[in-house]
Amino acid sequence: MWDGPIPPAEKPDPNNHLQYMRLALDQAQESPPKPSNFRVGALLVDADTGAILSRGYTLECEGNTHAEQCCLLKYAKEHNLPEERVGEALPLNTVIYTTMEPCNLRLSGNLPCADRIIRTTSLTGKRNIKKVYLGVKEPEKFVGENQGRKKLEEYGIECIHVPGLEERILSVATAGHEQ
Ligand code: HJL
Ligand code: ZN
Repeated sequence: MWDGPIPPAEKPDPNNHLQYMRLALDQAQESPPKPSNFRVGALLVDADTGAILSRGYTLECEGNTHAEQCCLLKYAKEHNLPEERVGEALPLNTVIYTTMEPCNLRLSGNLPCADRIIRTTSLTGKRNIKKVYLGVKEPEKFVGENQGRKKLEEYGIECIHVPGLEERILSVATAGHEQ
């Protein structure tokens, strides 16, 4: 029987971006396959402490909801705020991990995630969503070339590609699509 010291639980390390992207991918795998969108997973993280503030995946929340949207909605709900005011409760150095670049256009006509992220951080004037880490660009399947990254960067939110999981992310994202 092993009677040595108990190994320490994996500590959150705000610089280990691949570790967070793996956790976002775990979220994506919870999403129900559907031919009309991608299965995406996302996290909100306090970049100062490494604490995970919220997790979300496509179609997790009621209605036709995206992963990033669910993260914001769930954190807002925990703090008794409507989604658009979630910035009031977020730490000053919040970052988002998402397996796929935030959307800038939705076939359903719902508010795209890039706009939700900008709204979140602009309404308080604190600009507390500092960075978006993304696993892959959005494939050109539903809306042509996605301009989400461009829009966020024009607003001053840095977008950083975390390499290493692209193949897995895309296979999870497109499960349920016609071949
Ligand atoms: C991201 C998601 C998700 C997408 N992208 N970043 N997170 N589902 O959770 C982008 C894709 C849209 C389609 C269909 N997917 O989802 O472009 O029905 O899913 O509004 O444009 O639009 P709706
Ligand atoms: Zn979206």
